[in-house]
Amino acid sequence: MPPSQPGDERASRPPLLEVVVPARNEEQRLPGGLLELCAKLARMPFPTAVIVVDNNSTDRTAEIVKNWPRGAVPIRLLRCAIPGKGAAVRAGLLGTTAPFVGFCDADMATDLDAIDAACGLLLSGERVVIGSRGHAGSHVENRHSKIRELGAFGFRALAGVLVPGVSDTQCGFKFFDGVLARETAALLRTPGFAFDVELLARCVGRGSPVREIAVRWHDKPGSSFSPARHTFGIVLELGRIWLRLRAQSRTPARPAWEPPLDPVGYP
Ligand SMILES: Nc1nc2c(ncn2[C@@H]2O[C@H](COP(=O)(O)OP(=O)(O)OP(=O)(O)O)[C@@H](O)[C@H]2O)c(=O)[nH]1
Ligand SMILES: [Mg+2]
Repeated sequence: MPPSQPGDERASRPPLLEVVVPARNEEQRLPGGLLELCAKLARMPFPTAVIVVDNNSTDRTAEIVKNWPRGAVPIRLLRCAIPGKGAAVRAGLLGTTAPFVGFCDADMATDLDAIDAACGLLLSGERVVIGSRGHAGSHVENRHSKIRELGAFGFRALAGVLVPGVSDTQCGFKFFDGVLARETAALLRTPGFAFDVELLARCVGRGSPVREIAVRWHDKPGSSFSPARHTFGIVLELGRIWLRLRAQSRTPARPAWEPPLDPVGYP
């Protein structure tokens, strides 16, 4: 039997916090991102774990996760057959079991020190805590183009109709009460980048307001988001979210169980 490793005892305990990282073709950014995330989570005063959700990456993304050395923070790989960040985060959240869960991007553009604030708020009873680049206390280092800035402005205006009062629905740093996240993820239908809006709107609809917190956010090179390729799809997704939520709000009874969007993932 191999000698037990440092962190084995902690890693064998059920996690109190699980963090989902959607990743597609992230062989460049994922190793650094996971190192940072695991270092941060290992310093938390309770057991934690990571779930990386891959969508048919054609590079070494899955291999990197599979070969990740054992440590204080276990990392699990899930595969999601449906492409898109939304589908991947949904699969990851549905794969969690912890009382507190969250997700962040492979590039770790949001400084992970915000996890302390997020967990503190969750422990004090908040159920949805999200990083917000619109928070007065946030420090944002942005290298986005003028076109992207314009698109983001338009997106915020449309998203504001669906989740009034939330200044930044798109920061890739969101933490939840685990039960709420799993129940809400089961209802999610948006596979692409606009999924955050549906996720937050559904949380609010279930009586859980969104608490925005200040973050330090540094744009990282290597983004897969392209305004030219993704803008049309995102606007379409927002329209579909609006229609879906409106249809549901007109249904008098509690919404019936909706079938899963896709096979959640396979090991
Ligand atoms: N599994 C999976 N992950 C995805 C997919 N699309 C994006 N992601 C992940 O979503 C996260 C955020 O993607 P980015 O490419 O950084 O895009 P962004 O953060 O929305 O945009 P930027 O602000 O330009 O970085 C990263 O971890 C990506 O790997 C996808 O289709 N499948
Ligand atoms: Mg990014």
